[in-house]
Amino acid sequence: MAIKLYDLAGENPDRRFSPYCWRTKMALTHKGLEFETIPWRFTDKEKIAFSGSERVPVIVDGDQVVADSWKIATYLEDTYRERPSLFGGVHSRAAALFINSWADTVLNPTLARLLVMGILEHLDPGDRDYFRESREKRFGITLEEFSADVEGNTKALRAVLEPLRLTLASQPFLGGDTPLYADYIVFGSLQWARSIGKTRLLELNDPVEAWRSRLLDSFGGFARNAHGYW
Ligand SMILES: N[C@@H](CCC(=O)N[C@@H](CS)C(=O)NCC(=O)O)C(=O)O
Repeated sequence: MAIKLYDLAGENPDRRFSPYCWRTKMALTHKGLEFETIPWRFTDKEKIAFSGSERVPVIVDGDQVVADSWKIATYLEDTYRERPSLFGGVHSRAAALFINSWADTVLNPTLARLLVMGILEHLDPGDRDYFRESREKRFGITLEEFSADVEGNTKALRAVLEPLRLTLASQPFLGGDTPLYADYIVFGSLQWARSIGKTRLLELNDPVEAWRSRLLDSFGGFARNAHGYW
């Protein structure tokens, strides 16, 4: 039976923009597991209440329910051991947790400033007030103030990506010759940007852009075929 994934969607149910759900979709695809996605909106809390989480991704795999993208990745790795590894071993799994924490605490907050207005624009109308109120409470300023300095925020993003850029100068993927979950963590953030942001955030000659393009094309263009702008 196919694994079910609750996946954040916009007004257009095909616009899937959660960076964390993208990590999970890439992980499921890497493992070659059959899955179906259920479009979920921020205010659909009761639909995932059974999981004990108020956030997506949530997966249902038979009688197993797992919430949180990192927990899902480790669950898939430990449950489907005979399938292609997401981490390539226990030591690289331990190091991937650092990348997960970096993406959550440095990369995503930097991107959020560039993306909040695009998110608002693409949200289901029923989610818009919730999104504005919850985020303005979290940031302590209006969304317009939070996102005002587009030039500065774009520069900050490119600077934050420098460790990735340096790494990709000597290897095609964070996983080495082939992509691993570490790649999907960071790629998920760029899928967030691609799915709701009309502005290209990376220069075409940036090695990060070349890496992103390789991942967009991976698995028969799975990610490139998703709704997005660039
Ligand atoms: N640490 C969690 C974060 C998940 C998360 O923040 N998901 C967002 C969507 S991108 C969400 O469901 N937010 C619900 C809300 O803000 O009410 C993970 O890695 O899965």
